[in-house]
Amino acid sequence: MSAATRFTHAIVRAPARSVTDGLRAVDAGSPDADRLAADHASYVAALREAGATVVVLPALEDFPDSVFVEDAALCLPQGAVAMRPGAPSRLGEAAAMVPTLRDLYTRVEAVGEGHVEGGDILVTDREILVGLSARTDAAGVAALRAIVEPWGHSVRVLETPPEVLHFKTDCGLLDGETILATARLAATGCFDGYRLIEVVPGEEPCANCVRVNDVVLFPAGFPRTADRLREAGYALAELPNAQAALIDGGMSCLSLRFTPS
Ligand code: CIR
Repeated sequence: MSAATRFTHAIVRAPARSVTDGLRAVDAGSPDADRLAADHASYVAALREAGATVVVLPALEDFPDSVFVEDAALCLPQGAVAMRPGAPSRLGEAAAMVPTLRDLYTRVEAVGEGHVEGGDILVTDREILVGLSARTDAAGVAALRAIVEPWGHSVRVLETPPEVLHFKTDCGLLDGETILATARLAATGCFDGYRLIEVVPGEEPCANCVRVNDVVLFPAGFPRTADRLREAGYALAELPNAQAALIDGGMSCLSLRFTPS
């Protein structure tokens, strides 16, 4: 199995009650905190079912979006990197993650300038793709590159389409060489050389899925793309995500997946 989809551990953070104040591009109503907590419990159960030991961190009421731990750090086999979120209300989430990273890794670094959010980073078996976005800038990517290239990773910088929050809002890794992506992201050519499966038009929010060992964690409610993936041989765990989706959160955002070295 691909190293980029094989994990022994995951970190999640319990959703805060303040998640109702989470950032969103379009206001279609606030999530219901109780229902989001129930969805989160299903997600954690699915991670465990997939074989991960899950570290569940306590809620941080001062950070409404802190349930989306993926944006606060990047976990690689060689070490962990605290991000520098571009959303001002989320900057403190990275510092809050550092003690946990230090418990789990001997090598912990931090992006010290510019901005990078983990949602803009897709790690494949051959490279680290980073999408520039409203949250991730060139200075942040340069700082990230200076940390991870000495660890043996190559970094490729891409443009996230302007209307898309994070690079991974529109894609997810299905195995080391295969990517699920929306047509609008695939059309940029950024996945040339990879095997590509396109999201069925009209089901764009399901692009953000995440492969964990033998299963793809996939948002419920996108049956045509789900069928397409099953026909391609992938096993799916379909999970409720309607509450997190109200504040632009998806499957990958809710965890950091890793295998400690
Ligand atoms: C935000 O706007 O930052 C959150 N409401 C959603 C973050 C989603 N994270 C991700 O895609 N990695």
